[in-house]
Amino acid sequence: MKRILTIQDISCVGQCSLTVALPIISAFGIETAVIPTAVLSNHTAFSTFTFCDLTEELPKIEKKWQEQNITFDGFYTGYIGSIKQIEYIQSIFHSSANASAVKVVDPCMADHGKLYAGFAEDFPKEMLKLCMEADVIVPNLTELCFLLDVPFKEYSKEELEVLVKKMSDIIDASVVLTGVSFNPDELGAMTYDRNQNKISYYFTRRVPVFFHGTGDCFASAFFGSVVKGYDYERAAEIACEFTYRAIASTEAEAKTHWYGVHFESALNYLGNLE
Ligand code: PXL
Repeated sequence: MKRILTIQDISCVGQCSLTVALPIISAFGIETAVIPTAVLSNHTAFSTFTFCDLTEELPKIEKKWQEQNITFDGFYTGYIGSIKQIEYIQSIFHSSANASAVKVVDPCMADHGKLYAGFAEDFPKEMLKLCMEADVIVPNLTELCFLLDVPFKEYSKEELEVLVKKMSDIIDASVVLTGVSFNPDELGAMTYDRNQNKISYYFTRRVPVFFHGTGDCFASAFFGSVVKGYDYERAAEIACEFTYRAIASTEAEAKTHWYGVHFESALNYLGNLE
């Protein structure tokens, strides 16, 4: 069985980051190790939250793993608790990767044109350094715009393809852009597989409600699929289908369950992939 490491926060309530990544990646039959970057009472889209920074735990954990020769077949990073953690994560990538370990970086920091609460304006340029370590990144449009330092606005399909390829050139990695839509009834992802120099799209019906945490569901399902051996195009399709099912099963509770999606009801889809 493959063993991977995911590095992101624990939001105790909120259905995001580790509390979704751990069950989703496990559903693929992959051993999932974690490093929590911070512990929050709930994610930062709530009006108030606690934040316990775990930055200085990272090198201590790394040291113990080195002593015990613990290594991983893949890495997936999400919400990072401090700029210093980026340096520590780079070190963990280098000290604990098995040969051919895949690295997926979700530059989780922004949505709807704005950085999440608590991130300073210089955070995107630091996140770009972590993206440089990745084989593939999975930004939403806001994150792509911050990484490229271009305005957040509506872009045409042709313009988006130019931006995604530019991003890929800068970081020398593939790019899966989430939340892509050219038609009000559809929502999906654009995948630029750098190794094949190929762009592909996958769309599902757009559920006309916004929920938090869907990017984390997508990234977890995408990563699990890649570790299982699917190519990036197919992995993005699986992640779109999974995220759509999770959103659709939460649609009726949009008012009370705005903070996350019922991904649990979609897990059996991941266990029965062809
Ligand atoms: O789902 C992204 C995410 C992850 N972790 C924390 C967040 C958010 C989005 O707001 O606040 C702590």
